[in-house]
Amino acid sequence: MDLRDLLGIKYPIIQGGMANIATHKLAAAVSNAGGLGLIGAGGWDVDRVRQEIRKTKELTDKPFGVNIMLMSPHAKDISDLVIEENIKIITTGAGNPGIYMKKWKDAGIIVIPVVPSVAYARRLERSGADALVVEGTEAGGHIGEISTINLVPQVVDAVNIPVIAAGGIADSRGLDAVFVLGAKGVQIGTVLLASEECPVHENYKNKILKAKDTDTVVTGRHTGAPVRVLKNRMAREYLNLTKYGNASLEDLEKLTLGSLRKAVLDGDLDGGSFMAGQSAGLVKEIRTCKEILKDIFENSLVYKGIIK
Ligand code: TUI
Repeated sequence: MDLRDLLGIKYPIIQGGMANIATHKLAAAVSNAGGLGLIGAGGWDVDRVRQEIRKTKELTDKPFGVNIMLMSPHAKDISDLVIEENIKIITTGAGNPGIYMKKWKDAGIIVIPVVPSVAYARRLERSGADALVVEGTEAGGHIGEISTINLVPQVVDAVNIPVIAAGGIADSRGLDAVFVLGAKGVQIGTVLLASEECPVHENYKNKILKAKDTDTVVTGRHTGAPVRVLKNRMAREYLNLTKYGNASLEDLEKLTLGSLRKAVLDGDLDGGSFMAGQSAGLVKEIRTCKEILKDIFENSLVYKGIIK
């Protein structure tokens, strides 16, 4: 089935569930632009996520979803909230959603886990996933190890459900590339950070616009929670902390999510954690979500019928 029909959207483009960033404003803007907007539950508690869901319902009559970040201490409560709030589509990240799958499927929810490897993809197809977001290491935030160009076709060969590619896609060339690899849709995040409607501090947007190909770095690679961010003082300090191996995983996670808030809300260029993917180097201007989505799909060879 075409991903657009499965999700009830105009373009086969879904938004990354960026923690602290993907609020009702961004989710509604992406859904109104013809993609699938998602509220990124991140580390928020149930009340905050409920508010975001209700505000999104006021701003759009198009389909939207919720991304559940499974490392969050609130993940279990949010797994019930989405059922109560009649959410139709869920994506998950940063963990295995297996324990929630039956409950969500019984409630008729379309479940799309984000996976970083073939093994996870196989396991979650068996657990009843409707589609998968297959995220390469080029992505921003918490990442796996395999590049998009290698991971996508390996997962496409391993499963029978639609694959949505993520990591490194910011324009129509990226969409065409992953469609050739067998993907049926794309997830975008970094390019949306520089959208007019994205509620991050303007320093965050400017840092994306200024970024070159070599400006991201991965923190936490050796602690089990690798996170891709734009280079700054915070990233250097984090790398120094982990070099000597005496910081606890919990401290480091607190440091990343806490400093992500500093980047998003205060635009703290030194102390903030500016999560972004390698595609930041492709992002050159602030545009509306409508302009971004229209550009990605309507300039693609897929849309023109040259690639099926
Ligand atoms: O989840 C993401 N990207 C994220 S989550 C996030 S918030 C955060 N910040 C700091 C540390 C940790 C989280 C920022 N960006 N993308 C999807 C994704 N999922 N990437 C990798 C994974 C993943 C990782 C491990 C999926 C499953 C998994 O399984 C681990 C296990 O053993 O269950």
